[in-house]
Amino acid sequence: MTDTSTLLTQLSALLGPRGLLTDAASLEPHLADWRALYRGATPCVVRPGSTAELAAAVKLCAAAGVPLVPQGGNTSMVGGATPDESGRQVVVSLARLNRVRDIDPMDMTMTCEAGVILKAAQDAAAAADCLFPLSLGAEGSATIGGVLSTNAGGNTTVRYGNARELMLGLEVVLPDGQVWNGLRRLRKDNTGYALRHLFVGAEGTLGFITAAVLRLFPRARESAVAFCAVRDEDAALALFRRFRDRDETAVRAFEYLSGEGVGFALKHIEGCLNPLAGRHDHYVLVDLASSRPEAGLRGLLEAVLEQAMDAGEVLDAALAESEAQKAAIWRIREEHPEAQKREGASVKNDVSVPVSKVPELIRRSSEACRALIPGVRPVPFGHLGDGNIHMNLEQPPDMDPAAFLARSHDIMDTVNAVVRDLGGSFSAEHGIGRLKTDMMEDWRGGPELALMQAIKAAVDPAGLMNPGKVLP
Ligand code: FAD
Ligand code: 2HG
Ligand code: ZN
Repeated sequence: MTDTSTLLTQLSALLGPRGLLTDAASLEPHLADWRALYRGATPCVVRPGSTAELAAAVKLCAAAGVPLVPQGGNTSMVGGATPDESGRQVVVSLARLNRVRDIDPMDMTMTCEAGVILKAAQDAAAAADCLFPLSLGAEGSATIGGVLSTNAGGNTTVRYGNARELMLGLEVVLPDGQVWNGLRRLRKDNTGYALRHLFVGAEGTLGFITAAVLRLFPRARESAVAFCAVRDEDAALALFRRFRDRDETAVRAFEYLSGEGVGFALKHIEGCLNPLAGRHDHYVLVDLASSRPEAGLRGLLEAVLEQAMDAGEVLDAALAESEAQKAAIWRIREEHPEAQKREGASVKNDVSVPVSKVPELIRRSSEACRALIPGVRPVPFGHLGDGNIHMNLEQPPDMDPAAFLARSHDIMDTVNAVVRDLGGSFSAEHGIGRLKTDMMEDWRGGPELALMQAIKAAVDPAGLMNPGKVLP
C-alpha cells in the first residue's frame, strides 16, 4: 500500500499546484464545520479542475486505501464535510468544478458542475429568463454538489420540492474512480433502479457528484410578501391552510418565526428593523409568487389576511411595498441562524412532523425543554408549510455556554421524544453527517438500516467514501 508521502507526490504530479493544497494556512478553512462542532485534520486538500482529474485522483487514493471526504461550501449543519481527527482522511474540494455547462430554456434544464455556488446557479437561470427555485440562507456559499448530496430543502420546498425533485440526471465519480455519466435530461426514464436518487442525500458516502442536470421553471413575474404577527401556533397553521386552499401554486414560502428568534435578529443583525409597530410571540412570513404577470397576488394577500384578522388569527401585518422591503423582511428570517449564534450557545433540532402537528410539536417540545433546563429559550422557526421546524434551544442567559452544550444530547432526546410521538423525523433537511449517526440504529434500525448498509457495501466495498458519516 502507498504511504502518505508517495501519495502526495503522485497527487501533486497529477493535479499541479492549484489542485493540491498542503500548507497549514490553506488547509485551515477545510478542517472545521460552520457550527464549530468538529475540528479535524487532513494531509492535504485535493482540488480537481475536471471530472477526469477527480477520477484519476480517486483511483490513486483508492489504491492507497486512503479515505476521502467530499467538501462543497462546507456549510453542513451536521459536520458532514469535516474530516475526522485521525489526520488520514483526505478532503476533496469540488470548488474548481464550477462551470454551468448548459442551459436550455426549451427543455427547462440546466447542467451545472458540482462546485457551482447555489446563488450562481440561480443567477445563471435568471439570465436565461428562467428560475432555479432552490433557496436557502447559505446560498452564497453552498454548492450544487452539496445541496444535492444533502437533499437540501430550504424556503421554497413547499412549492418546488427538495433538491431531489429538482434533479433529472447526474454525473458521478464512483469510489473506485470510474465515471458514471447519467446526465440525462429526461422527464421520463424508467430503466431499472433510479440510481441517480441513491446519490442524492447520500452525503458523500457513495461517491462524488461532479455534475447534475437540474430542472428550471418559469421565472416569477409577480410576487407579494407579508410579515404577520399571529395569535399562536394554531393560528399560523390556520393561515397556511387559508393560503393553500385559496391558491396552492402561489405559496412560494411559508415560514414560522417565534418572538424570541425575531428578537435575536433585531438585536444582533445590523440593519434589521421591525416591520411592525410592536413585539409579538409568533410570526409568519408569507411569500407569494407567480409566473403570470397579472396574477393579482397583492389582492390575494390582502383578502386572505383580512379574513384571518377577522377570525382573530392575524394580529398585525406588514405588506412589502417594494423589492427592498421584501428583502428586508426576508433578512429577518434568513439571519436567524447567525443571530442565534451571536446570542450564545444553542442546540439545533432540524425535525419534521406532519404539517397538522406543527403547533403541538412547538408547544410540547418547548415545555419539555423548559422543564429539563429552567431558563432555556426555545427558538422554533422555519418551514411550517413542510412540517419542518428548526426546534432550536438557546442557552439560559446566565448559564455557562459549555455547561449548556454539555446537555446537547439530553435536549435532542427531549425534543426527539415528542417528534417520535407525533410520527416525525429526527432529521428533516440537514441530514445525518457525523452529528446524528448514533441515532440511526434507534430510528432506522432493522431492515431499513440493513439495506442502507448493504448498498454502502456494494457501492463502496472498501469503505473509503466519507467514513464515519450517515451510517453508524
Ligand atoms: P458541504 O457542507 O460542503 O457538504 C455537505 C455534505 O455533502 C457532506 O456530507 C459532504 O461530504 C457532501 N458533499 C458535498 N459536495 C459533494 C459532492 N460534490 N459529491 C458528494 N458529496 C458531497 N440546509 C437546508 O436543507 N435548508 C436550509 O434552509 C439551510 N439553511 C442553511 C443556512 C445556513 C446559514 C447554513 C450554514 C446552512 C444551511 N443549510 C440548510 C445546511 C446545508 O446542508 C446546506 O447549506 C447545503 O445543502 C450544503 O451545501 P455545501 O455545498 O455547503 O455542502
Ligand atoms: C434555515 O432554515 C436553516 O435557516 C438553518 O435550515 C436552521 O439554524 C438552523 O437551525
Ligand atoms: Zn431550514
